[in-house]
Amino acid sequence: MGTSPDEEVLTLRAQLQRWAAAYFELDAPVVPDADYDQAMRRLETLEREFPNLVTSDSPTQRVGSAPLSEFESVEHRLPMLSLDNAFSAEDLRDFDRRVTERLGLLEVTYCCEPKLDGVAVSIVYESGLLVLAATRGDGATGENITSNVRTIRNVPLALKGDHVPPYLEVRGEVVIPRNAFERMNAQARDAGEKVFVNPRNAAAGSLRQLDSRITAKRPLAFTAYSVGVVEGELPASHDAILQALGDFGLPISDYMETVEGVDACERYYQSLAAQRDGLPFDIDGIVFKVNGLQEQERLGFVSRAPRWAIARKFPAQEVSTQLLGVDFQVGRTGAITPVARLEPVFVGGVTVSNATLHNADEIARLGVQVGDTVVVRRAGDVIPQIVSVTESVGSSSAARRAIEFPVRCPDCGSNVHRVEGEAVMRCVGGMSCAAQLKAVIRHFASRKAMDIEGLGDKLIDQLVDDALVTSVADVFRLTKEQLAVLERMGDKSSENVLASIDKAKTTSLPRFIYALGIREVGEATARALAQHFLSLDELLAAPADVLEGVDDVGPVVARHISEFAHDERNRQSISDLLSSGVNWPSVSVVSGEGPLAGTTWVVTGKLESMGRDDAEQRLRALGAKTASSVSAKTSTVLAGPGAGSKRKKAESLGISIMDESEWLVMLREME
Ligand code: 5U1
Repeated sequence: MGTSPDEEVLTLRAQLQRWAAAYFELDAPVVPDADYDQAMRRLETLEREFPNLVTSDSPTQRVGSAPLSEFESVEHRLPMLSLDNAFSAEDLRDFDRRVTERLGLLEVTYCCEPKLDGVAVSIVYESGLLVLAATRGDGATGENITSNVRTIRNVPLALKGDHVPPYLEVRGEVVIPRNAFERMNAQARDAGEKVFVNPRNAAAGSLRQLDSRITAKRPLAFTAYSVGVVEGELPASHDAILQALGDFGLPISDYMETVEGVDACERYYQSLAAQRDGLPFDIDGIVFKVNGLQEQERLGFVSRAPRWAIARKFPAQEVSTQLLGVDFQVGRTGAITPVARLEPVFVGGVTVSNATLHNADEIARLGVQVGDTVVVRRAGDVIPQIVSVTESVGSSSAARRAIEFPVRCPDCGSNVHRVEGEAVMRCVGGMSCAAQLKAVIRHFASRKAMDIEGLGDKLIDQLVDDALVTSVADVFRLTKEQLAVLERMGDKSSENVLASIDKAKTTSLPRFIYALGIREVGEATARALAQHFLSLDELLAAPADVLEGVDDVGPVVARHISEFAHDERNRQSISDLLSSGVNWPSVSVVSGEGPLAGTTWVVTGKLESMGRDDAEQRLRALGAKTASSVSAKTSTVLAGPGAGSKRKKAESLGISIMDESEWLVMLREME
C-alpha cells in the first residue's frame, strides 16, 4: 500500500522545515536547491488537490499571496516604545547612575544586545500560531503586514514546545543581512534595475510591499528582542525570556550577553564595536536593558521610552560630504571603475576620502556631478559607496561638472570596450596594461590566494614599473640583487620577501585556483571546484555542462571558467608558474568523507597558529562542515581568545568547546 496524501504532506513539511533550518539557521544546506524546490512543488500539488490538508504553518504559506489594495491599521495593545540614546561612555554612566539610585542598588545586572539597524515589528502568536504582524508605526498604531512577515524564512509560522503562552506578542527587528544585500544589489545593478541605498531601506521597502510575493523574494531575517502583551507564563528576567523565545523556535541574537554593572557594559560595547565591521548585519549601537522584570517595573517609563533601557549609539555609517573629482581605476580583468575623490569625512569609524561609483550606469542613476553634496556609506568591510546626492549646486552653476567616462584606458591608452549586456567598460590591453598586471599580482599574492607576505602594493608597483616583473610567474624568478636596490628595500627586507615567495610556492589547489583570478571565482567557488575535480588539469579540461554541475557554479561562472581555460595566454601563464616550482599536495578528501564527516564546526575568537579561514579550510579538508553561527546542530566550537557570545551560546546549549591547543593535537592525529 502506498503512502496516503496526509502522510506524504506531513513528511514533506517536516523535510522542508529541516532543510530550511539547515539553510537559513546553520548556513549549511543539506540538499541542493533543486531538491528543495521539487519537494515544495509536490507539497503545493498535494495541497491544491486536497485543500482540507492546508494548514497555516505549511511552508507553502510563505510564498506570498495576492496583492492588497492597502494595509489595514493595527492598534498596538501595548505601545511600541522607543529608546533613549547615549552617545558617549559618560552618557552611559549617567544612565547607570540614575538606575542604581532609583533602585537603591550598588550594581545592576544588564542584558546587552546589538541594536540591529532594521525595521521594528510586532508578531502575535495565538495558541502558538502566527496570527498577526504589524509595523511599529507611530508606536500606538502600526500597519498590518501579516502576509509579508509570513514570507520571512526564519519567522516560525507555528511555535514549538509545551510551554508557549496562549497569547504571545513578540517584538523584534527585521533586517537584510549584509552579504545578501550586496548580492541583491549587485544583481540589480547588473540587470540595470533599481538598487537600494542600504540594507535598512531595502528591508523597509520589502516589508511595505502590498504584493507579498515580492516580499517573499527578498532575503529578510527577523531577530526577536522583547515581548509585548503576554497571556500566560514567561520567566522573570529579560535574558531568560529571550532564551524561552529561542526555545519556542524564534530567532534571537547570538550576541546577547548578561553582565554585572556598567564597567562590564562598557567592555561589551568596546568588544562589539571592534567586531562591528565583520558582523553579518548592520548595527547602529548597543542596547543595555535592566535584566530583572521587577526592577524594570519599578523604574517605569518617561514619555515614550523605558527608564530601564538605553541605546549607546555607534558612529554613523552614512554621512554627507562633497564630491571633489573622479578618478578611473583599472582592475585585474580590465574593468574600469570610477572612483569618487571626496572631501575627507569620518564615517563608520574611519576617515574616508575615496568611494566607488561602480560604473557609468550607476553615475547616471545617481545623477551625480562633480561638486555635488553626496551621502557616503561605509558599513562592514564593504568598500565605501556613494548612495545618493543630497544637494546639487544648481545645474547652471559653473561649480558643477559632468563626469566623463574615458574613451581610452587611463593607464595604457588601449581601447575601452563595453561588452553587450554588461554595465562595465574594460581596457583591452591585457597583461601589457601595467594597471591590470599590478592588480593581477596583488590578487595573486593576497592572503586568501598565494599569501605572499611582504609583497604589498608599493613593492608590486615598483616591480611592474621597473619591468622586473612582466607576468605573475616572474615573481618566482626575482633575485636578491634585483630587490635590494629598490626603494624601501634593503638586504634584510629582500631576504624576507624572497623567503615568503619561496614559502608560498607550496600551496593548496583551492588557493591556486582562487589565485588565478578567474572572473567571479571567489574563494568558496575555488574550493568547490577543487573538491569536485581534485586536479587542475581536470578542471581546465571540463566542458561547461560539467562545470555547471559543481555547487556554486551557474552558467555565467561556467562560461568564465571555460573562457579562461581556452585562452592560450592563461595556459602559458599556468605552465610558467608550475615550472617555477609552484606545487600543492594532491587533493584526496572530498566533502562528506574523512574523519570529521557529519560534524559541523564553528570557529570563533582569535587563533594563534593560523587565521580563522585557514582553520575552517583544515576542518573542511577532514570532511567537516563549517558554519558561522552556533545552533543546536553545531557539533563543536573551536574557540580562541576573545570568543564571546558564540562561546556562551555553545555553553548554554551544552555543545563541546575545544581550545586551540587541543584542536592542534586532534589535527596532528587526523591529517
Ligand atoms: N536589541 C534591541 N533593539 N531594541 C530596540 N532591543 C531593543 N529594545 C527596544 C528597541 C526599540 O525597545 C525596548 C527596550 C522597549
